[in-house]
Amino acid sequence: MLTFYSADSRLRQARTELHDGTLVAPFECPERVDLVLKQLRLSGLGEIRAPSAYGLAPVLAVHDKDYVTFLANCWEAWLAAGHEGEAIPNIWPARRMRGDHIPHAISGQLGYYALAAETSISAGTFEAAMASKDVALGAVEYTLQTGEPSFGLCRPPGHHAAYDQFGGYCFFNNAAIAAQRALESGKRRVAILDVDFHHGNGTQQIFYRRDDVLFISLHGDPEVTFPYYLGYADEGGEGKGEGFNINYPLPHGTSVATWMATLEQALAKIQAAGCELLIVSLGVDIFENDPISAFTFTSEDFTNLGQRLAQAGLPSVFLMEGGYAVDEIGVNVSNVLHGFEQGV
Ligand code: OKS
Ligand code: ZN
Repeated sequence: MLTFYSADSRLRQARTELHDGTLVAPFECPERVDLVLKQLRLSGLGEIRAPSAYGLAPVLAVHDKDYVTFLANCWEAWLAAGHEGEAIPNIWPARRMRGDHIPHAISGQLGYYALAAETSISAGTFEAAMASKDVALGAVEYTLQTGEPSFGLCRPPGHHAAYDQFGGYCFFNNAAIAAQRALESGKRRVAILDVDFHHGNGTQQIFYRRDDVLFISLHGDPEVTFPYYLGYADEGGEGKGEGFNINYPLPHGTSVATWMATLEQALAKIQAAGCELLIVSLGVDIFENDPISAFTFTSEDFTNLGQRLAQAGLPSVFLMEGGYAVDEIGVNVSNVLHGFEQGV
């Protein structure tokens, strides 16, 4: 399988994450991609290719222009304001405040464009986010042209990024950008299957009123985990999007057997909807030893997941989302992709 990867993903070098009341070294660290790459090479998955630069047009097809400008300028504005440390939001347009007002000061803008406070912005964040969406676009272009599967080793991840909000380590919604590109190239309906431990609130939001992208997510129950305010089972889409958003919130500790049985339901929906391309938001934070998640996949279970996804018989693009057990992240990703190749 062909992998797309950009060395510019390393340009995101955030030092701080607000985690359980403490500023810690970010879980979403550059070593994650280094270790995945290493294992893909070791296991002989196939060629690793750098993507072209696709510019901002495909980003603006799913994100707000002012949001993109904010991201591009945030770090410089933070420095210009004389702040120390990294750009972290700490005030929001909360209920009963002016929800539609964008203040002049960068500290106010941060809250307007953020959906959470764990994700800091610093030098290179925007450049890495650009590289990450190029990786996704390179992968989807390749699969559109050849019908062959591909893996986009995106970093930073994307599925929490909404139309005009960053958070949960995400800035541009790589899967949404890739899906939109596939539609523009002529696919009539695309499935995004999000297997990351966390609900893909951004992807859901972007396509919530549309029937050309079927979004299906299996994830930890938002009653008890991030992102808390979206990802419930009763969120089924709106308007012509009704029926094209499907959430499977699952309890902490859910067995792999239950998870895989739920995947069967998801795949049946994808078949029934006549989707012409499958984009997998591949978070391997469903791993039993993930430090911030609570599902129970073993490394071997990831092989079975890949095999089962291959049986869907669709042109498939895998895009990296979460996964923070760095010692095992390479094997877990590699197992999904090799499993897919075995399962075809
Ligand atoms: C902060 C918890 C933040 C969780 C962010 C989720 C990142 C992720 N202590 N999304 O898929 O993996
Ligand atoms: Zn996750």
